[in-house]
Amino acid sequence: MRPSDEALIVIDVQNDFCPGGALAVAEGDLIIPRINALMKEFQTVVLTQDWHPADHSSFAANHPGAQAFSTMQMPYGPQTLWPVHCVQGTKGAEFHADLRTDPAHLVIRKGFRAAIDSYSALFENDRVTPTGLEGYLRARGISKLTLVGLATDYCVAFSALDSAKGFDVTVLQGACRAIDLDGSLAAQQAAMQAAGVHLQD
Ligand code: VGL
Ligand code: ZN
Repeated sequence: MRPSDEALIVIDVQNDFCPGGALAVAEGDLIIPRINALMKEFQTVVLTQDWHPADHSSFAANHPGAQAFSTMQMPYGPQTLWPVHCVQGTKGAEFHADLRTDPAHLVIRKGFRAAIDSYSALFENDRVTPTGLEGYLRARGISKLTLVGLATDYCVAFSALDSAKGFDVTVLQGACRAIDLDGSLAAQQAAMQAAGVHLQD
């Protein structure tokens, strides 16, 4: 068992990010058995859930003429436009049926405000609006995080980069899969390394 100052953070293992989903990440479902096994090692397990309203501003369909996977300037900075995914209350937003959810102590939803996306589990995409997860972890005396889930180069990387400012962070890349848009995986791996995130298999 890991010591009580460690937490496992499982990012967005939801149907829409798995094969057959609206924003499917290749092999997204293959990581689930390892994540289920990892949960047994940690005294604190947190799941994140991408949880968008249908009118979310990150959906290309909500910007007439805009293409999915293009970039749009938002008041808080550049934002990739995505296919409609993880809409609140839909099957696509549910956790994958094989993911064990009973061991989770906290499920934190993010991206539920139409005007702003939230890749990171700690801050929305303006990088200043907190989700509250940092306070939860601090209040429980947690200082070391292990991150797994989907997608390596978006929600996992943003979560790792934010949390590396105040936590000791390890990303288990073998328990993650990437979207890899225009070299985003290599770019985010470099950014995580520069931020002091431990990248392990
Ligand atoms: C994610 C794109 C849009 C992720 C979420 O979980 O990595 N990526 N929403
Ligand atoms: Zn999303």
